[in-house]
Amino acid sequence: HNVGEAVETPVVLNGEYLNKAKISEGGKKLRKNWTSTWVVLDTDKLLFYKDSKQEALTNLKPGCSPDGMDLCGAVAEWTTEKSSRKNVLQITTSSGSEFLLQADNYHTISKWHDAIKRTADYLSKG
Ligand code: I3P
Repeated sequence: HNVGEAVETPVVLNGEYLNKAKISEGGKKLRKNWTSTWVVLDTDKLLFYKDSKQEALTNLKPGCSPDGMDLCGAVAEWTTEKSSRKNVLQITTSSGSEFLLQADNYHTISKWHDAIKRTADYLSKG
């Protein structure tokens, strides 16, 4: 792509179903429970919904904020150690919570990996 453009600007990704498991919170290990989740990448955070309908309903209700994670200070990296599944992306938040995102289709999860990494790097920079 064009190197003249601000290549590090965050990209937004529309909702897609990914498998998600939260494996620790505030440094404390949790029991792994994979669930299919409708994931949306906003400019500065990752949002989690049950499905696309829930996304639409949440956006209609004032004062109703979706479940999600702030990507400022977060680290996103591939892991082969935290799961027996293939294509597993680990996201560690600044507060020490760890999430795994996975899809059987490499192209799909790779797109999320690149975009999440780009946003986290952009937000964490200076
Ligand atoms: C877990 C379940 C998960 C598995 C996890 C198991 O067992 O089988 O699918 O993670 O492995 O502990 P349970 O349902 O009894 O909680 P993966 O699918 O990601 O391998 P783990 O303990 O090695 O994380």
